[in-house]
Amino acid sequence: GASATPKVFAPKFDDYQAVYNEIASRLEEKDDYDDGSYGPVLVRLAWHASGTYDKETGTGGSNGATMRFAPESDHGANAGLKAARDFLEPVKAKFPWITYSDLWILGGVCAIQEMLGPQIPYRPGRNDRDAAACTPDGRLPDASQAQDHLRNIFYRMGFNDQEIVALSGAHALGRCHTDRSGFDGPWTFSPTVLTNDYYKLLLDEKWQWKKWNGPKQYEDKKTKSLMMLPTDMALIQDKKFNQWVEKYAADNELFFKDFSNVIVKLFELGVPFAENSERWVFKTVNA
Ligand code: DDH
Repeated sequence: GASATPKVFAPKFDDYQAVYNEIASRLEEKDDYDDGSYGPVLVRLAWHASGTYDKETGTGGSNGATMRFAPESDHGANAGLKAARDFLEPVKAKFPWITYSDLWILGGVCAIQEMLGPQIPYRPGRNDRDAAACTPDGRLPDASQAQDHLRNIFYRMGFNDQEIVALSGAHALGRCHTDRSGFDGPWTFSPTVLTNDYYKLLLDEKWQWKKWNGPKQYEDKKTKSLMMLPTDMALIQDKKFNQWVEKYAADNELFFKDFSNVIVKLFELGVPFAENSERWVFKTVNA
């Protein structure tokens, strides 16, 4: 006999905006974490989910959300990201139709926009994969190294020098934790608001090695309350990188435009989107 066509739920813009709104309201509500926001660690989760991409083999990237599983969850670079994954778990429970892979990236998009960053166009289409798709350790950058390492890591994903510098501006957000990376402190005085301050501070402050028992990092001479990683300092030590640091320090609008473009590229690496899939811009809570 003829049976009715089963109704398959095909989520649209409004459905994803509802997920966005849920993440945004949790961000507002849970303001007793770190510097007052889960925003930075959500951005870092989205970046570490994406930054495993290898353009030669097409492996890694945000399609899969394989950081749910060991061994990837235990990779040193991912220490502390359980906080971000746990933060999003009730959102997944409320909207079970969204894949973890799409949710983690939407978390990053929402966090950037709610922390007063630029609009980040988004499209869904990522599928969750199992532990067999976990990437090998060592694909994410090692903060103790310098420009050659940065180029090796980011060229592997398909980025150029300008894009490396634009992406690094994310360090305006958040902080290092001694119980995660071993490093300590924030890069800027406003770690829950996205600005071009990271570049300004790199150029304007005097940076010196911090005297302590932890891993080698820099501190600002004036207040000793800010930090830079060796990889951050490589951006002003390398002439080609430094040209872009100067441009972004001088022009927040240019930084926002380039940051948005490059983070969209990062978040979409290796994702098999449907043909003609369109990107959406979600409304911020205060819009
Ligand atoms: Fe980063 N990052 N990151 N980072 N990152 C750390 C924190 C945050 C490196 C190392 C570290 C990007 C690039 C690099 C964010 C976003 C992005 C920490 C501290 C280390 C170490 C972790 C901890 O102790 O909790 C290195 C090395 C690089 C590089 O070589 C370029 C990029 C490209 C992004 C991005 O989002 C596009 C954010 C946000 C944080 C703050 C997390 C938090 O919990 O706060």
